[in-house]
Amino acid sequence: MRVCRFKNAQDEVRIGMVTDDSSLLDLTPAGVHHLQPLFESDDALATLNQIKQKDLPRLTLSEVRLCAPVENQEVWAAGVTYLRSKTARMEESDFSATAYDRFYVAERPELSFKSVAEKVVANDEPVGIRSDARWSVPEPELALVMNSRGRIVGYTIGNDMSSRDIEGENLLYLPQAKIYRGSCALGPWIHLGASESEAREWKIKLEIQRKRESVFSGETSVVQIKRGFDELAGFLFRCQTFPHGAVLLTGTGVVPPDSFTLQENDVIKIEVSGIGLLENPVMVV
Ligand code: DO4
Ligand code: MG
Repeated sequence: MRVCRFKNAQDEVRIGMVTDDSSLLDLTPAGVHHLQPLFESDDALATLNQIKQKDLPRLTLSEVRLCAPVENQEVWAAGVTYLRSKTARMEESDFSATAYDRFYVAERPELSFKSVAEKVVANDEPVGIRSDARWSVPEPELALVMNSRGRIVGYTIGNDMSSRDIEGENLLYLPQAKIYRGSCALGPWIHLGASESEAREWKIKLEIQRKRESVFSGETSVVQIKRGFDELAGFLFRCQTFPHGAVLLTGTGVVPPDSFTLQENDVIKIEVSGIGLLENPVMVV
């Protein structure tokens, strides 16, 4: 079951149920105005299955604009959860290599703040590369959607845009390397109802196009994530509250070669097999 936020022709934000590759049902006449109450209920899937029997307006995806699938949730990001991420970061920085090595094996994962909901970039909107960075990359990641009790209710696709030269210079520059305008994209929608074992079978593919030509493509599998989803969610909610729930990016396992940096007008395509495709053009910020 896939739910989304979208803007209709009148520019009103609505909640939709994506029923196939080309259309959605507008859930507003059934009284669904926000995602969060669905996530808080224990039977969201049953509720949605009942609702979809009603006579609801059907819209094509081409006539709506998808919004980022977050309302008030903070977005956080786990790091160094794939071996590929650990080795890439150890190579990028002598200064921080030991820290990355330790994160990977430590009991406590690396979790850091990524974005407030209102700054999250939706599908088709531009993500940013910093004008003061020389080496910018996308990070294609599975994102866990959690309710206020820390229960994982769904999954979406995340792009944890990063400036590798800035993070490589000094670990204390990580917030600047990873939190800036257009640095977090989520979408296109939220997949509800998959178990962790189902999600671990999904593939994550990244393709970067420049002038319509593919300039990088790579792939990993969710099963490569070293830590359990409940382990990551448990640490995030430890000694912390998220009254509106939270979204947690689970780390990247696809890293373009060190010679590669993003350029303005590149197009980033991230596909997660169980969810769909998140696509964003690139702009300099
Ligand atoms: O420690 C740096 C961040 C790592 C990260 O974002 C990732 O592994 O995805
Ligand atoms: Mg990341």
